[in-house]
Amino acid sequence: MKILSLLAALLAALPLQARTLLPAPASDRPGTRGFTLTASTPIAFMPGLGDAARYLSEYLPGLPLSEGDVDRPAVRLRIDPALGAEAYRLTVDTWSVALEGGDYAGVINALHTLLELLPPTVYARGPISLPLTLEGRTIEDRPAFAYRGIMLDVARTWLEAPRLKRCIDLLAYHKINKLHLHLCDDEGWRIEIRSHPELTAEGAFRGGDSPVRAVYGRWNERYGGYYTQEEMRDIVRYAARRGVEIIPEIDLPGHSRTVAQLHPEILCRYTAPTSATGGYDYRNAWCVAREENYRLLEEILGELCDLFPSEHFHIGGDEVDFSQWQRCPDCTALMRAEKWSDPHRLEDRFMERVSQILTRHGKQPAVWNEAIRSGRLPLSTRVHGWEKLSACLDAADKGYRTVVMPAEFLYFDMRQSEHDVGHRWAAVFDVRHVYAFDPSSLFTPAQLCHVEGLEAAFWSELGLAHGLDRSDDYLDYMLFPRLCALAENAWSNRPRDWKAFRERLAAHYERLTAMGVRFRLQPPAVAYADGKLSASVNDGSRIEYAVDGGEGYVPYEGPIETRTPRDYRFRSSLGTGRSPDAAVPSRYATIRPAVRITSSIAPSGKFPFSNAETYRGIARTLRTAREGDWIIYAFERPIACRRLFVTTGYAHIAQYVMANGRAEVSYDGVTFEPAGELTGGGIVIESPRRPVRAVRLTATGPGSSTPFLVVQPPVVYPL
Ligand code: TNX
Repeated sequence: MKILSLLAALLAALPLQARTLLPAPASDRPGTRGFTLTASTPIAFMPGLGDAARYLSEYLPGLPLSEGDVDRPAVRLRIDPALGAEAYRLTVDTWSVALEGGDYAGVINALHTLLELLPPTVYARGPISLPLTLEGRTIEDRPAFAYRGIMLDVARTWLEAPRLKRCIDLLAYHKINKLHLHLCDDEGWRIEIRSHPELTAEGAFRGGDSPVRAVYGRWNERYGGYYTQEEMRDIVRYAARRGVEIIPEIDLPGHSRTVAQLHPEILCRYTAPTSATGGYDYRNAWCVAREENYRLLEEILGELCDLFPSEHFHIGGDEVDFSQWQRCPDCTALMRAEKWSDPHRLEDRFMERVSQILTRHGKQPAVWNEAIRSGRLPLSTRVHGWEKLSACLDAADKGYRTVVMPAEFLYFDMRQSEHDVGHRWAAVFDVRHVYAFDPSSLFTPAQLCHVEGLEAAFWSELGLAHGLDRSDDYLDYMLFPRLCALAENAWSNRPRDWKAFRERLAAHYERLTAMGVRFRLQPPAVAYADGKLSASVNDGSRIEYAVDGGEGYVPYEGPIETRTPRDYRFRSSLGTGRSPDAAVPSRYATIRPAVRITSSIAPSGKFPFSNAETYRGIARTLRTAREGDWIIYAFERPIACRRLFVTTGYAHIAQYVMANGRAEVSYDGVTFEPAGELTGGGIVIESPRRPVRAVRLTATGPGSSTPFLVVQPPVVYPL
């Protein structure tokens, strides 16, 4: 007890920054005297640490660099192999700020801890005011997991090189050491291949006249971009200097529609029936039996193996539609010859062949968890378990080196609350849920031996809808602060203590602000009682509110007296962070008035319009829209409402939509008046001036180059 209270007293004596290190260090002991950093303090570095020293001086501009030791107080960078991989000791006393790492990465980890001990403005890379005294202390620290990663999908929405570098900075600050780059998918190819310039000349762009179909937004406009090899070499070096390894992914054999549109010969040899799909060909997997495919892959992967120094190369393996192989004369012949009955054996064969290519280039393959279903790939294969926690447990049980990234905890493309943007198929979760994810309690010790670490994923098919091609707002909002919890779990992996973590996080917001990160805050809690509406937060953020759909937010100064049914929305902000809107629950309530849906396009048999009419699910048409096609939602009785949302496509994802169209509203069920253009396949009609009888959507151009339309039930918000 005595020791505990002594510890608490010591901890309280530490300056604020020290108590807010994130991720938390393994040990942090106060020393006696501190170090005064002045404009002439040298940064003395041992041979091999020049890059680290120059990197540090980006944050401490003007301090003289000196190779070798100096005989006066200095910031000292040194490698001490006894510390071990990535581990470090950071000592502050009167003589030194000593950054000692077990290796280069260890020194970089120490350096990122040092940045946290400096005023937060250091992250803005502005001048910092010197002299400055750092408290005496010794931090000894090492990572719980060797693999601490983020996967970025630059295929669906591309991030140009400077923006990727900004991401690398943010990962490095949080001691995240792996950046898994998803470089191609059905909707784009993002890396130059010199022997196959068509892959980027055509494959890096979609929409407009590109052979690559526009699936997610921007149907008429050409959209895209790619990294040249020179740019990528520079990005790889940039990341390496910051202790971040880039692991490339070429997603095979499925998710390959982009290559297939440029090289249809890679597909299985049969004529796909496209009459029922509006001309759309579902095939997107490489044929396993076609020998030339492996030559093409050798050309592509060979160049990339040279480009990326990582020992690992991710070759995909997720979501392969085996029905293509089962209809292919060559694949079925191969199955017969090998006496296979399970088509998964074809995926095994394909992955083995690609692994051989990698081995010849000195690389180890990494795959998505589906690829090891039969467990035939060698145990040296690294497996990224994504589908569910059970997929991660399965990979570890089979003895694979496992990167744990279950979608229900670590897919940061999932929305953070029901009233936020993002997918919801795996789960709806915020930072607290990520922080609670504790592999030590979910894996047995035997399984844990096979866990290399944790990775979060940011898939970007929703990106265009949220302006990701133009700004980092959506990326920041989805990643932060969830990424902080991932960093904490992967580096520190201490027994979870949400309250303590939340406090450190609140302090960390100041750093995120200096970094310019537009992070997400928890929305205010809103309550209505005794005619008073009140809102509260617990993170020190400022609350503001807007009334009746207006965009003008005003500061909230205390409970609002209101007895009239007005629509109040609250949100909070702190530094560069902001919360989503919050309101009393009635704001989100919807009603389900009787409705009839008809269309100029026939409904699908499996997903009839009655699914949407009963509000039980989605309906589908048999083909996509052509100019002039229409859908009418006719209500049985006129519906008085505050807002009406009518949309095609899946909720929050611009797919299977009436890509070009306009909406009209009818108050008498006979005459229609214009209500606006569709955006993302739908329209929100705010405050209709009279009870609504019907809404009509009319296509003004082609559909979204997906084979059918999804028809959603109308969403009606009562007055
Ligand atoms: C599943 S994760 C996918 C991605 C999507 C993601 C959306 C994985 C290996 N495949 O293609 O972008 O879900 O959450």
